[in-house]
Amino acid sequence: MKYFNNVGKIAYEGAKSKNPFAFKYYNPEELVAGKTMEEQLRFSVAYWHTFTGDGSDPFGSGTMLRPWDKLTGMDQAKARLEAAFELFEKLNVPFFAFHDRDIAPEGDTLQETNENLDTIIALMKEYMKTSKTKVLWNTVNMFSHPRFVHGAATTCNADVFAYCAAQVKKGLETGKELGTENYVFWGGREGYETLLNTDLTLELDNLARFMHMAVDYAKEIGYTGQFLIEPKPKEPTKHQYDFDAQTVMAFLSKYDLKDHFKMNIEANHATLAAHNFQHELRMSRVNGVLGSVDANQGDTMLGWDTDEFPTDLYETTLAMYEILKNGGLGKGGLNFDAKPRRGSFEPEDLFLAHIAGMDSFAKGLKVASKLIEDQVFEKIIDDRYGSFKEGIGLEIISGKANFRTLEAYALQNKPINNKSGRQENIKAILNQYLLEF
Ligand code: XUL
Ligand code: CO
Repeated sequence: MKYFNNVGKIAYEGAKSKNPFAFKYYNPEELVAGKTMEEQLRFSVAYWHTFTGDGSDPFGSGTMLRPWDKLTGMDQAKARLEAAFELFEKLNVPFFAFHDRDIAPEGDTLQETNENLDTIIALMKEYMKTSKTKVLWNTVNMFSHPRFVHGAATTCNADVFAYCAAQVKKGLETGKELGTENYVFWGGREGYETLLNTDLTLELDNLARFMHMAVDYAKEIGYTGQFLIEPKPKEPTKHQYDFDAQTVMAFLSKYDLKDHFKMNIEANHATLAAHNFQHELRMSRVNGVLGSVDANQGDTMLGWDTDEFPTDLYETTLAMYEILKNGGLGKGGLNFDAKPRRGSFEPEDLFLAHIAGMDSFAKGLKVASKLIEDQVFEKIIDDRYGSFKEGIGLEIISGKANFRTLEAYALQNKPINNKSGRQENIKAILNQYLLEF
């Protein structure tokens, strides 16, 4: 234990605690809706933001000088890994997530890069023998290096496509080696800048070819992690192909891939797509593809991915509502794809930020569970659609009605009566639950 000497093990102290290094709501063993909080929430630390992020922005260099930043190359990668397992243990998190290039640096050749990875993966396995923390998901970075300038699987350059295939092949082997629960595809530079130089059909067909190859290879090597696609509408490209959950579902259906993928829904990506977090979760849930969550929040005044730690209880409550209604996240979890602000540059801020996120979701879980127990929204919705339970409504949903019978009904049915949707009152009820539980 040498990287975070100012921080001890984070314990649950309850809502009255004034200790910043304690959980106020997250009590891992406490039972909520039939499972422990740890089982319900399945928290995960994002390696990239927590161990490789340095606070740099387009206007200035990094502000976050970490103890491991005194080192370079493989020495730095090893130190980061050691620091990671110290933080996991102190935070008592069950999972973490990483890209290949977060954990090991690129070498001069692909062979050398893979050797670097092998060294770190072997070390990671050693740490995992004595740690409770497992890998929620792994993925590969096919967006940072200049070779991906025109995209990865949707590039115009076949050599890049081949390189990406080699990289994902290695990613799946890594997943198998470490027993990762999921493998994530976030379409980094899979999108376009202008249609004037883009063969849209070829790019999408190639993306589907790539996904089929990944499915086939996972099967071939016996990798059993769940495949997830993480939608995002823009950034880094102007138009990302995996725009939102519905767009991705249409892509998967068209290319005969829908049996192999679920969604990894990220809050800030939802808002960039002009949806809200709950919309993307609901859309995935009702279509049976809610797989996992990147738990963060954006800033409604900014049009880019700010990846803030989630602290908005309204959002965490409605997210946990969808997750509980989904029967949990299965192999998925709540991965903090989030970074402390540039001004929160001390190593302790990594703990404080995670505590804030974990407590916010723990509180959301409790409120959501009570809302479901009392069937608050269910009763409202049941009543609102009551007209489809009898009479002409029942004929419509049971397939007995057609345009002729409906016209005949409409001609004699006057006047039409509507009832209020009571939005403001429903939000006030939600506020009561947030304040009371
Ligand atoms: C980028 C993003 C990624 C993915 C993993 O916006 O969310 O970090 O989660 O590649
Ligand atoms: Co993400």
